[in-house]
Formats: sequence, structure tokens, C-alpha cells
Amino acid sequence: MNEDLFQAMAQSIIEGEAEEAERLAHLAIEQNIEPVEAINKGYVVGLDEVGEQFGCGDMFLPDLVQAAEAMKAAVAVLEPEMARRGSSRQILGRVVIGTVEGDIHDIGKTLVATMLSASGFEVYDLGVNVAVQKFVDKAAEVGADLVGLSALLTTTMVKQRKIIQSLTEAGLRPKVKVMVGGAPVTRSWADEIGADGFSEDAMGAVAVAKQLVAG
Ligand code: B1M
Repeated sequence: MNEDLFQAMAQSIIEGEAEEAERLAHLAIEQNIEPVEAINKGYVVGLDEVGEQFGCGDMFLPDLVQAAEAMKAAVAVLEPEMARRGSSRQILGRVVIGTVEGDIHDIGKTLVATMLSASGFEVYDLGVNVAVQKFVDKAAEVGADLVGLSALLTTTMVKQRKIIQSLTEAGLRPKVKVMVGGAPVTRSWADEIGADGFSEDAMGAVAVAKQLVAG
């Protein structure tokens, strides 16, 4: 039964129907479906399809923008529910997170930030297109345990390396751990640039963050 709903969710993204995506998100909450499951099995499937079609020239930038708007409308409904369900009160650590300079993709980063926050981390979300120095300054200011760097473009993932270098130069490493992620980011890239952790998705990011702050 849920499969039909997940399929409709994916379709709402492919068609860029924000109102429909939002309506289905409310339906998922009513039906007590885990928000993360709705996102991963429904909406993300549609967004991946859009990404593929864009990649091979069957869809164009306005389609991508509309799909993203629909995705954001759904996530806006599901996020408070995610936060409500993860009612952990203990502060596990402080995390500074953002999408690197030159990159404005924020859906995945915001999901990771929400999941971390819902899991008990104090999260400082710097947004998108964040300058290298801003990560360093914020980490120093709040006494971060972890810096999270999201990058969705092969052209911007190099900034992750730069930020790690700058954290080192500022004398903040190794006390401040670094986790990297985003569609083009792989474990071997994470190892190459000296990141402490890497995750392919938001659920995994919480597990990695917990391991890293535990030492
Ligand atoms: Co863009 N885009 N886009 N885009 N876009 C991609 C990334 C692309 C793969 C599409 C394609 O060509 N197939 C391609 C990149 C190619 C490459 O670099 N090799 C691309 C391109 C080319 C571009 C533009 C350059 C297009 C243009 O202008 N010609 C442009 C770049 C703008 C810029 O940033 N400077 C652009 C613009 C856009 C929109 C603005 C239209 C929109 C973003 C809207 C927004 O975010 N507000 C958009 C979208 C929606 C996509 C796709 C379709 C979907 C991205 C997404 O939100 N996925 C994407 C194709 C794809 O990835 N399938 C594509 C859903 C999200 C939940 O997943 O972000 O991967 P994701 O996050 C996951 C994990 O990666 C991980 O957990 C998250 C949750 O599970 N994760 C982390 C993410 N960050 C993490 C951090 C962690 C740990 C895990 O630790 C800190």
C-alpha cells in the first residue's frame, strides 16, 4: 500500500508539482509513515530520476528547479515531524554544517542537519555557498566538535579539501573532526583529503557523527 504512495511522491517530483508533493507528505504523516522513509523511498527516487534525465539532456534547468521546489515543499512538511520524533534531550556535540562555496544545493545538507539536530546534536547550519573561512570562524566561535561539509558538484568538492587545510592551519584539528558528503563524494575522496568521516546518506551521517564525537 505504501508503495503506491511512494510512487505518487516520486511522480510529484518528476512533474514538479509542489502542492501535490506537500499533500502527499501530509498523507504520509497521517498514515504514520517514517518521514525519512517517505523521503528516501518516495521523493528522492523522483529527484534521482529528474537528475538522470537532466544529465542526459531529456530535462532542462527549469524542470530541475521545479522538481527541487516540489522536494522542498515536501521536506518542509516532513522536517518538523522528523524533529518531533527524535526527541533526544542529551546534547551529543556541536556541529557546524554547510554546503561549500560555489554550490547552492541545499536539500541533502538540510536533511543531514535536521537528522543530526533530531538525534541530539547542537547544529549550526551555515546554509549554502559558504566561504571557506566562515566554516573555520564558526567552528572556533562555537567550539565545534564536528564540521560537516556538503558538496554536490565535482567542481565544488575540492573546497572540502581546502576547508580541512584551513581548519588545520587555524590549529583547530584534530580536536574538530570533519565529515564530508554529497552525491559525488566517495570514501576514497574522503580519505584522500584527510576527512575523518564520510556518509552516503543522512541516516548514515548521524551514525558517523556519533562515532566521531565519541572519540
Ligand atoms: Co543540480 N546538479 N545543478 N540543481 N542537481 C546535480 C548535482 C547533477 C548531478 C545533475 C546531473 O547533471 N545529473 C549535476 C552535477 C554534475 C556534476 O557535478 N558532476 C548538477 C548540475 C550540473 C547543476 C548546475 C551546474 C546546472 C546548471 O546551472 N547548468 C547548477 C549548479 C548550481 C550551483 O550549485 N552553483 C545546478 C542547480 C540545481 C538546482 C538549483 C536547480 C537544484 C538544487 C535546489 C536546491 O538544493 N535548493 C538542483 C538539483 C535538485 C539537483 C539534483 C537533481 C538533485 C540534488 C538533490 O537535492 N538530491 C542533482 C542530481 C542528483 O543528485 N540526483 C543535481 C536529493 C538529496 C536528498 O540528495 O543532495 O545527494 P543529496 O544528499 C544526500 C547525500 O548526498 C548525503 O545525504 C543526503 C541525504 O540522504 N549528503 C551528506 C549530502 N550532504 C551530506 C553531508 C554529509 C553527509 C552526507 O556530511 C556533512
